[in-house]
Amino acid sequence: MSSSDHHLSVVQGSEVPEASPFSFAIVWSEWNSEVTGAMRDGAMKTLLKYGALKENISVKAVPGSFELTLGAQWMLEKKEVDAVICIGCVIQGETRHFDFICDAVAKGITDLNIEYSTPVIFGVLTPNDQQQAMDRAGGKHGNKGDEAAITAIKMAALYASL
Ligand code: DLZ
Repeated sequence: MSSSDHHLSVVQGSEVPEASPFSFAIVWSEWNSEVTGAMRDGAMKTLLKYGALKENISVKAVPGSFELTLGAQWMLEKKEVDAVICIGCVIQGETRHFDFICDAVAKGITDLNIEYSTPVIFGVLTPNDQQQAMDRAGGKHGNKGDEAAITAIKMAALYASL
């Protein structure tokens, strides 16, 4: 398999722990919702597939990827969650907006992981164009929402095992 076809949802499915003991939050950005909605649905389906209970999954929308950090922080403050999955898509444009948003959300999510000692998963696509985004939201490169959910389960289980 070429590295461009290599995605977690295919290669690591057999090693995913049982998700039923854990609570999750999904925070998704409505910007480019054709892509992010598919990723959100993929994440939800994957959590349920590995045994998470529907009542233990909170799903909230934020307007854009820039708002993912604060949305995730509010989830950590107001809900008892073992992991938060952040989902967004920032398409490379002709302006520097792309860099500002990507830098801010990557730094914001990294900081939340450390500050709250809870996994906050970076499910943010940064494609060059819409086609690349669609390819990774249920298209030929799988669904990065599935992969974010698998990462969330693995991190929650890792912490519980310590
Ligand atoms: C403004 C903006 C732009 C230009 N592009 C994107 C994008 O590609 N993906 C995304 O998730 N959000 C984008 N936004 C919106 C910002 O994330 C944010 O919602 C606004 O700047 C308001 O804070």
